[in-house]
Order: sequence, then structure tokens, then C-alpha cells
Amino acid sequence: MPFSRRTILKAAGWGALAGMTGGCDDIGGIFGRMFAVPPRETTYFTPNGKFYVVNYADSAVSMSREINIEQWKLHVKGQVKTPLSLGWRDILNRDSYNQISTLMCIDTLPGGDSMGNATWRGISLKKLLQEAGADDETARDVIFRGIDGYDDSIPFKRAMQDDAMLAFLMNGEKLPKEHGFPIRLIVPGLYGIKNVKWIVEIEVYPGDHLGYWQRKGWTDDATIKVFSRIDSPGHYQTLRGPEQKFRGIAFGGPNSIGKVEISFDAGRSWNDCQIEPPMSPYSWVIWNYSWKPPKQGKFQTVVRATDTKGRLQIAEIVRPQPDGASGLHTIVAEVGTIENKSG
Ligand SMILES: Nc1nc2c(c(=O)[nH]1)N[C@H]1C(S)=C(S)[C@@H](COP(=O)(O)O)O[C@H]1N2
Ligand SMILES: [Mo]
Repeated sequence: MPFSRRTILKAAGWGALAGMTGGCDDIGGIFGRMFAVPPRETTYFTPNGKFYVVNYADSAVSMSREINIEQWKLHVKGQVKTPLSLGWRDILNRDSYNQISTLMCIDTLPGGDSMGNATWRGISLKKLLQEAGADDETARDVIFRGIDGYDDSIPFKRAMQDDAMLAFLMNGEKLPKEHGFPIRLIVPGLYGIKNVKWIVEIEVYPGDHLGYWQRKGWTDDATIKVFSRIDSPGHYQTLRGPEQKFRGIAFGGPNSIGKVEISFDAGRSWNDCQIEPPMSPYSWVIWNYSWKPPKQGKFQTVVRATDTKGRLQIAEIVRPQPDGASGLHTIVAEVGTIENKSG
């Protein structure tokens, strides 16, 4: 196979973008059947083995080394009264809790799949910072450093919210190595870049710190943009029968999803989708729509979401750099026959 599944989806993503700018039939012309995309399964939770992995280039070195958990230490330092040095057992002895939240890479294209939803179990970042006596007069950022040399920061005020978690379990299993064992940051509503893995050092910092990706020109704010995608049917999948089930996910980043709409005429008219209740305020939602195709043919099908604060997903096609992509996921629904075989 010359293309991995991921490559095909990426190509289809850009194909959709080309179609949006060029008009109705460009998708077919440029990427058409050659890049037909199989339907994706829509589930609330992403199994650990299928969860996307993104590491910056230098992570490979540390990924290849085994972490000796008996020697591993987490240091809390900077603008704190009492610097802390915690071992693995100290982490496990602290109060921990579960939180369901969606993680999404800033590189995700419209319709992309560099995202996943999991139940994370971990300890409260806020309580740890309080215990260290973080000085809220001088603190501006909190910096997280991974064993691979990666670093990023979040504002101190964000770090002191209850949903910022240092996670050590993922979907009930020990945090897998590729996802940041022994601990990683989970900060809902902010792109993956901020969710530092393999943390060994937390520094309360009096200034505005620029992390690894910020030093390369990427966003420091990293608030996730409203996103939605069509998982099924697949792009250019031939549809047969009088009724077709459309299904996918929508994600509002820091806010829940209030509305999902689908269009079968390239965005001229919109229909409200049914939304399944979210697993938590920080998780994606699943949407469904049952469509009765009016006739045979190709239908330019587009989805868009609105969050609970009324933010409509941005239709303008923007590349991921510097602060996350926008643009609506578009597929071609190809209706073969609408009569039932039985007549
Ligand atoms: N230490 C470290 N943390 C990191 C990264 C990294 O390269 N090193 N990549 C970041 C990026 S860009 C993303 S999208 C998420 C991906 O998390 P995952 O691999 O568990 O899905 O981790 C983030 N945390
Ligand atoms: Mo990312």
C-alpha cells in the first residue's frame, strides 16, 4: 500500500479544502474516487491503542529510553514558598479523580483525526501549586518541562482552575509510554501542544514564557477552535436506499457544543442535527442526522457546529499555523439508488 490510512485522510482533508475554494465539483475532479475515504467509526472514547500520537523531533531519543520509575522525580520550583520534589509513590498517594476530556492536536485539518477522547485519572495541579505555596502576586505563567526537552506553559490563572490535571491513568490503564508516562498535563480546551507529556519539572514563572512551539512562531494562547466532522458515510461512498444515516463528532474546545448543522447543497441551506449528550463539559459530542436523498447524484455535504456561547465554526479556510486550522469538513455523498431493493 503506497498510502497509510492517515495519509489518505490528510489528502482527503486538503481535497475538501480545494473543493471549497474552487466550487462544487472540484473535489471529484482533483481527489475524487482515487482518494475515496472509508467511513470512520464514531465512538465516545478512543481506545488507547488507536489514540493519535504527536511528538516533536527530539522526543524519539527519550522515547527509546526506559524511565526508571523508582528514580523518577517531579520537581516544583520557581515562585513558590516550598519547592517540592515528588516521587512516583508521592503522586499515587495524593487524592486523584477522573476527568473525561478530548485532546486535539493544533495540526488537525478540517475533517482531520489527530484527536481523541479519554477518561484521564490524575491529581489536581491547583492543589499541588497551593501546597508548594505558589505566589499568586508574582506568578504569571506555569512552565512544564518534559524529559525529552519539550516545554510549554499556561497562564498561572489557567493552571489554578479545577480542570487542570496531572494525569497518570488513561482509560483506566497506566498512562502508555507514548502518551507521557509517568505523568502528563491535561488542560481541557487548549490544543495538544499545551498538554505536556513526560513531565519532570513544573516552574511557577514571573514572566511570559515562550515554549518550544511558541519559539517557532506558534500560538501561546492555543484555545481550541470550534470543530466538527463527518465520520460516516465516507467521502464518495456509494449510498443506496431511501434513508441515509450521517454521523460524526463536534467539539467546542473550552465550551460545549450547542448546535450542529448539516448541508447537502454546499452550504446554501442547513438542517439541524440531533446531538447526543456529552460525556463531560470537556468532551466532544456525537451528532446524527437521518437524510432522505431527494434524487440520485452527487451532493456536496458540509457540517458546521456552534458552541454553547454562540461561537459558530469558522468557515474560512486557514492552515494550522500559527493558531489552529479552520474551514468546514466537506464530503461528496454519492447517491446511487434511492429505491429499496425490495421495492
Ligand atoms: N514532552 C512532550 N509533550 C508533548 C509533545 C512532545 O513532543 N513532547 N507534543 C505535544 C503535542 S503537539 C500534542 S498534539 C500532544 C499529543 O499527545 P498524544 O501523543 O498523547 O496524543 O502532546 C503534546 N505534549
Ligand atoms: Mo499537537
